[in-house]
Amino acid sequence: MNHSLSRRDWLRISSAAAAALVTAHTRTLWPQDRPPAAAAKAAQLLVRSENPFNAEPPLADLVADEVTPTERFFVRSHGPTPQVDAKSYSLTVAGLVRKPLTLSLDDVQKKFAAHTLAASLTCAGNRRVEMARLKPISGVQWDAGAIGNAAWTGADLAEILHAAEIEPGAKHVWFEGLDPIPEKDGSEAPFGGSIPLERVLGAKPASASGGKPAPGAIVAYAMNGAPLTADHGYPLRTVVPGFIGARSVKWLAKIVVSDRTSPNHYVAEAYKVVTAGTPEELAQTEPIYEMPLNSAICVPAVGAKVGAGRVQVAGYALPSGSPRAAVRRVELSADGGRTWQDATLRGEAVPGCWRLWEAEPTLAAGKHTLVVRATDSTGAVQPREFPWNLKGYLYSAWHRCEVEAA
Ligand SMILES: Nc1nc2c(c(=O)[nH]1)N[C@H]1C(S)=C(S)[C@@H](COP(=O)(O)O)O[C@H]1N2
Ligand SMILES: [Mo]
Repeated sequence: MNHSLSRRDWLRISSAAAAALVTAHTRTLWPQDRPPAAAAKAAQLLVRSENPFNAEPPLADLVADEVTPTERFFVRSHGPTPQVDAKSYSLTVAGLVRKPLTLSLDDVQKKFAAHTLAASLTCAGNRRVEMARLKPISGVQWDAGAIGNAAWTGADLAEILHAAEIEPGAKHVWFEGLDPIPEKDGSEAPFGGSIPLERVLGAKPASASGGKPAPGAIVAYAMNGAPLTADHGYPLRTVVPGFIGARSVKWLAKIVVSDRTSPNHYVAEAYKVVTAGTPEELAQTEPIYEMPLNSAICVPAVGAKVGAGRVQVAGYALPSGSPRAAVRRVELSADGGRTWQDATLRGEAVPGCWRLWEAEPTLAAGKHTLVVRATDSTGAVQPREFPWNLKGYLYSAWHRCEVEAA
């Protein structure tokens, strides 16, 4: 951080002016005018909805690489994709801070140290299609591919907040995007997130092999070594390792430090584990932050016919979002969960990051149910079952895959 920055450098604008900027300098992109790069990406993904654009990779492709290529990284957007003009773009930092900031993309890249961290991003609705078998759930019918693992480069959010000088009483950090999401009443509102300040300032996920603690959250401008694509939040997004994807806000335009959680719909109402969804139940339920321990079988596909004998099985496991949790063990059963064998783990045990795994059970001719379960370094074991909830969030029961060997 360059501390010689003078006050004059930080242009202050009101939120009304910021709203005007949004309108003047972004153009929303609907599927019919997707640029070639986005169209190429769509070609590699299973498109769950065109408008807004929601897509996930076929599961076999997903586990082909430990670092998910950007073209194969799922996209989850609630509204149209804004095309942001980086020249006129700015990020404001306001709320419980002594020095509100207005930062250009260049400021974020040059005035703060660059951190590159590996982090998996997982949609809270990942595996919803399985939970929906318990009882139907509306929303994007995600298979187990609403997850990806990328190298993200950006500024430590803690450094940005320190530059703004956090005031006493601050407890939460709100994020607001530039995407105008149509509301039921015909108006538009941006997507928003909120995370506890504690996650930004303290309890940082360190790599399991020791070394320097990683930031708890970054304001990222690059994904896998290239500027963010429009689908993934260009020019800036937050990345909060271990938290549900919804807290990693794309097209980030505003950060607000507060004594409470954000009133944005996606914090106050959506992204809560509820069963009835009454206003009372929603008011009493905390927003979801951390992902639970999870794993999935990606190869073979559910229902596949395989050759009898040794069968190649592969998938991923995700540690819980607790700052020190990393994947320690993955077990595979070829008999519906009666007996288990250890899978071979690839890569390192890193908090906030998935681990790919492989196993080679021997299958006699006939039908078999493959089942996977993971254990993380906190000792937590993935549960056999996971209860249904209204929005279909956090499904993390043992993943089952019926196959037929011949
Ligand atoms: N501004 C904005 N940020 C957003 C969203 C959105 O719709 N608008 N979707 C969120 C959700 S629910 C997820 S899972 C992740 C998905 O990130 P990706 O599209 O880069 O994979 O972005 C999050 N950030
Ligand atoms: Mo999500």
